[in-house]
Amino acid sequence: MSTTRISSLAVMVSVVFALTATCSDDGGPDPDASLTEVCLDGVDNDGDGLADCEDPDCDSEPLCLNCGNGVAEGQEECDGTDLRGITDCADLPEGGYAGGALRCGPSCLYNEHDCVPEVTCDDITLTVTEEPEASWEHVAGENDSWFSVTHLSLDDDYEYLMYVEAWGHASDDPITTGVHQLGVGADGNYATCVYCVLMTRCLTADCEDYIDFFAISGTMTLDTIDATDGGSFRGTLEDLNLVQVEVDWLGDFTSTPVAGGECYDLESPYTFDATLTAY
Ligand SMILES: [Ca+2]
Ligand SMILES: [Ca+2]
Ligand SMILES: [Ca+2]
Repeated sequence: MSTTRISSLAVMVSVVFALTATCSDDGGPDPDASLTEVCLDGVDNDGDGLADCEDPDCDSEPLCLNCGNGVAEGQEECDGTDLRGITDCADLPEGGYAGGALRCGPSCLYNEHDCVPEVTCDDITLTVTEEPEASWEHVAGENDSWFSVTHLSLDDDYEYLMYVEAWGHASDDPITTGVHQLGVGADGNYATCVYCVLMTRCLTADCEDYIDFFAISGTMTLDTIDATDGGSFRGTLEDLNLVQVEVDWLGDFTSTPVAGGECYDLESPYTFDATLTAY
């Protein structure tokens, strides 16, 4: 009786030993028998060092049949370095990413870990509550003119203020009527822009604390530029994307986008028709 028991125990011990030895043969981590590999989640769930289609546990998963041969085919989004021609997350058909490097996961599905999400901006509508102030200046001798429409209150509380500005040189680089693409070239920074749109959001009632926004895309269409005292400065702003910036107000007026800052989309076109006052 006792001999039988001892024999059974010895067999069990040897079986367990054999199992342990087998699982350690590849030198990889020992799997936890209580865990099961989930085949399409990009994770090594059972701890054997093999994730998804790399793990023999997933051999019966249809998506794994040809996964690992380096050729994206069938239902596979990718396979190894074959990303079906898409290397930039911004080019993914479902959208939602501004950029970042696309990779292939162990189940031949795209790994979007390094993708940079597109920033979604709050929509804002210009509701102007008073006539805009506008000013114009011609600096004698320097042939330098600027036109500025300021203090367009966007709400009753004066929380938002809009500044539409055009800077130019009267002689060799005049400000012109027509459609001007904002945020491109010199217009990409407040320090150098000819056609510029700035917005300020006041954080306190007296606007001593505020944050600035700069239009990095959209258009300013100028219809009339009558550079005289009492003349008209008229135009339309469309499709503006305004991003939060730090402006070097005490230096060279460089505008630097704030990482993770706020942003706004101007929802509907806004036409301004301001009477110029010589500054
Ligand atoms: Ca898995
Ligand atoms: Ca595994
Ligand atoms: Ca394949």
